[in-house]
Amino acid sequence: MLNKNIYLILIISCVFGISFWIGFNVNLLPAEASINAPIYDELFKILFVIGLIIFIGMTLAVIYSLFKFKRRKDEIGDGIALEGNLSLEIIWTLIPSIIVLIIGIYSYNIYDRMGGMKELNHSHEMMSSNNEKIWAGISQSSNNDIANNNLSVEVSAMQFAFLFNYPKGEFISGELHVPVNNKVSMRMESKDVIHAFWVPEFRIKQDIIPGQPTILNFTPTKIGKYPIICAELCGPYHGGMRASIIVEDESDYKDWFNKNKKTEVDL
Ligand SMILES: [Cu+2]
Repeated sequence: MLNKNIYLILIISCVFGISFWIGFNVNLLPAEASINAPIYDELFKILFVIGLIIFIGMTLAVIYSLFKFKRRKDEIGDGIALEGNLSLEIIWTLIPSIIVLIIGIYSYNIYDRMGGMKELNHSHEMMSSNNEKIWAGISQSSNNDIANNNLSVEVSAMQFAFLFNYPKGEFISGELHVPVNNKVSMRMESKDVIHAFWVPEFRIKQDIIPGQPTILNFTPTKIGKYPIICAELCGPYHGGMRASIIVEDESDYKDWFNKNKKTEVDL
């Protein structure tokens, strides 16, 4: 009996060990290119580990049961009739409840750290319009955060394209250019149906709703070109509704901005 328990503890430890190792060493996600990405990935890794523990544990239990409880040669009758097992039922209700509760609280914490729980601020120069109702996305800025040097972009989504208006330069671009390590504030509006702005490398996604502007802020941390994907089924060519975000260093961004701007303004 003692031996059996030791084996069981050993196997459970192995399952946990393997799951944690895979969860923290096998990366299934794209590059981390914004300050939100590492925070989001923390949660993903924990969920991945929990999933692996259940998957590996169940697979082992099924394989073990196949051999241990298979029909013996001389067995012809039915199995023993089992009816109810209170302690088992308590355990398999309690453990998942605790796991779900922990995931819920942890998710809330992650969303809060990404800025999702901050109060919506209406006094932003770009986002202030008297009776307009605006919904905030994640990383909602406070008043102080949105200084004048903050990069503001107005995003228009329509079937089936994104357009990026740079109010300070008075031009519209089909590509979103942003300087690395700078906070970008976007005010997003849809011309027709619901779209969604999604950059997998930034781990951000925000709906764009007709008649209901949404705000999304992010800080890119890695130079490169990343896809912007519409993540809301918005019509027959939804799958082709893509754009690019180009994260470049400050001077490259300024060159690009100055090449495109219509009016003489200082950055
Ligand atoms: Cu769309």
